[in-house]
Amino acid sequence: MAECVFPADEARPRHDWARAEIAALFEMPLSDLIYLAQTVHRRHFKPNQVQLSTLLSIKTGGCPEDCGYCAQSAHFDSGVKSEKLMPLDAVLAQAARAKANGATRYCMAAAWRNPRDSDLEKVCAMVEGVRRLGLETCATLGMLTAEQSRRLKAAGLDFYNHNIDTSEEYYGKVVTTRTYQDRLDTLANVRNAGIKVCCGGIVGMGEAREDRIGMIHTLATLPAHPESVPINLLARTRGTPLGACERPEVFELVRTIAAARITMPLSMVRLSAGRESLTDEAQALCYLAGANSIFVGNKLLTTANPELNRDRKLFDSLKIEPMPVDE
Ligand code: SAM
Ligand code: DTB
Ligand code: SF4
Repeated sequence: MAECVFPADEARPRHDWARAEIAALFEMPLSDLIYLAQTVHRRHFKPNQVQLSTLLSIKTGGCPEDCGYCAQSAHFDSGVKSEKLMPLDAVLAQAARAKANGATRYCMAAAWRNPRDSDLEKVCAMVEGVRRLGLETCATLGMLTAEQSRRLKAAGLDFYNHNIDTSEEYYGKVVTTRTYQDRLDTLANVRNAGIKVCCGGIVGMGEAREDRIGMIHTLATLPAHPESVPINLLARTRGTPLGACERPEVFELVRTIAAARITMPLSMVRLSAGRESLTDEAQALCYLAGANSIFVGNKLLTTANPELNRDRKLFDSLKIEPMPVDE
């Protein structure tokens, strides 16, 4: 196993991580790993601030893709019904409520393989409206062409979420209706259009540690690191192929977060799906490992997220404060 060669005084992020270096991070004693992650985190961020985003499903269910983790795929019977794209005024009303609850970023998600141009225009109007409320905007709409990416940029979109989900080797076991390269192509289109990238993946899909290492390696060796790296713990949904996956040890989630923090020091690392199923102590370990962003609000897309009061209580106990928008 290669030794971890992370230089203690490295100020600039590296893009040349060897897979063996990332494997070495995963192998470290947990206490040493957290110490390293904290050291990196404190160099670039205020250590006790966490950024708050809110998620809205603007188009739910009936998706033609077959992502084995997802309740919204039309291929599986999860009980989630296919709905139409939400109207603009309803989206803006929800965004105003999220802002009142302390969110600074608003992420609009659609269960599409890719948006039709007519739908993209509707989403652009939502982006413009949410921006006028003073929120950062994020969208996740599936694959985008270069032209569609430029259109979203012109509408004022700040971030685009498009996850690689897992390692390239494991990807085909999770999704068959698109390839890893399709994901990377959309990420390049988004980046070239000047939109900030939100890209991460999922822990707990039956993957091996080697796949978690591979996922972090892909992210950390992109030409530019994603500005946001969501690390989701699989929200297991009955009826989906991965709905009965065994839970990995919570420490694997913590190690994945720490590896993301250390290898992508300037990125926001978001503890995304799965918080509802974590104890307060496990969440605290995730923050110690360098997670500095979460989704707030009691619903993600189709699954539950902690109630606001539970998050407020935990933040009070840990003395964590919400991050202002320009941090
Ligand atoms: N349809 C678009 C796409 O897949 O790119 C956007 C929405 S999709 C729900 C966004 C991401 O949410 C997925 O890429 C996946 O990483 C994550 N996700 C979906 N279902 C999940 C689940 N049950 N548990 C954890 N993460 C999940
Ligand atoms: C991401 O990485 N996590 C969010 C967001 N991007 C769109 C989605 C989580 C979805 C959790 C499952 C559900 O609620 O359906
Ligand atoms: Fe569709 Fe996205 Fe769910 Fe995959 S993750 S089935 S693309 S909504």
